[in-house]
Amino acid sequence: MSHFSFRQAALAGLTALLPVLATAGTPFVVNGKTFTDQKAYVDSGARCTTVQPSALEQLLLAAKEQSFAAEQAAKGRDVYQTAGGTIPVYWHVITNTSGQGAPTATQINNQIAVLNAAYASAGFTFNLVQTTTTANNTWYTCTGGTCESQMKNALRQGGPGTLNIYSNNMGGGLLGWATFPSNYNSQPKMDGVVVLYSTLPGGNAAPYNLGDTGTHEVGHWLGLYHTFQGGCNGSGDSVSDTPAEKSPAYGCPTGRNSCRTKPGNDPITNFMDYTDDSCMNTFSAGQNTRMNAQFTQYRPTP
Ligand SMILES: [Ca+2]
Ligand SMILES: [Ca+2]
Ligand SMILES: [Zn+2]
Repeated sequence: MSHFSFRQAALAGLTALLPVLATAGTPFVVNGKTFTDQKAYVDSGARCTTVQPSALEQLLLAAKEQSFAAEQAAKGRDVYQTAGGTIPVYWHVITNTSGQGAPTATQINNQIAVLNAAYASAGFTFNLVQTTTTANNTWYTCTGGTCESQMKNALRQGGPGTLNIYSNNMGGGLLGWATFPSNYNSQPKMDGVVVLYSTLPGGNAAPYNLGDTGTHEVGHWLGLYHTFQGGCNGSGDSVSDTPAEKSPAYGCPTGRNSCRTKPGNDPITNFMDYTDDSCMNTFSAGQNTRMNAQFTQYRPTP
């Protein structure tokens, strides 16, 4: 390489870095809580507080999934084919006792439309059956724990294949959390998705206000892990066609490649990463297959 092309390459590298440098150190505010910058926010874990399995738990779950698939195959059934179908949705609006925190009916319908667009390729359709509204100051700011058990025990509807979504004003800059299909059997009442109400389309949680917090959390509810699960090593997110990713991406980076020795750039447009709503727009074919297998195994009835 000549000195000239080296300088060009160095300049190109610097140019690629500039947007990152521009946002580094810029205070980042989510739902009234201020973080040093967007990276600090994403690193704090507030973006999604879904409890992820340990590497060992993930291995044990994978073994159970493989044996279920083998049992089904022996019966002439393929769990990896599209189960799809219509998922009934119960939406539980949680407001404070002054009535604050209620999304409009249009926002809820638009959120369901965002889900239907995102999950069309996986074969799932979401049908809003009922919206309830509950005023409870404790549940309104609930971030998990006793208030979560109380709220879900009081409100949850349906069986394993019924999606319960709770919207509230969880604090701490949290956007949402969900339970996995494999959690249903031991804790059926806890099953569901909780989202910050201002993440719904038209809410004020920019850059997370196009409804993709809902998309992301429903992805967990259908059995998907984060694209950065397990980092660069091992089975990662248990999906072979999502490139390995060392750590969550944020904003909407160009050409991010955090696992240099693994093929492909990071899947920053994937709904299961941590990028901005305007940046994430896809599930992979492998994720669609995994969701259907998980649904067949753990959520066979509504
Ligand atoms: Ca992967
Ligand atoms: Ca790579
Ligand atoms: Zn998540």
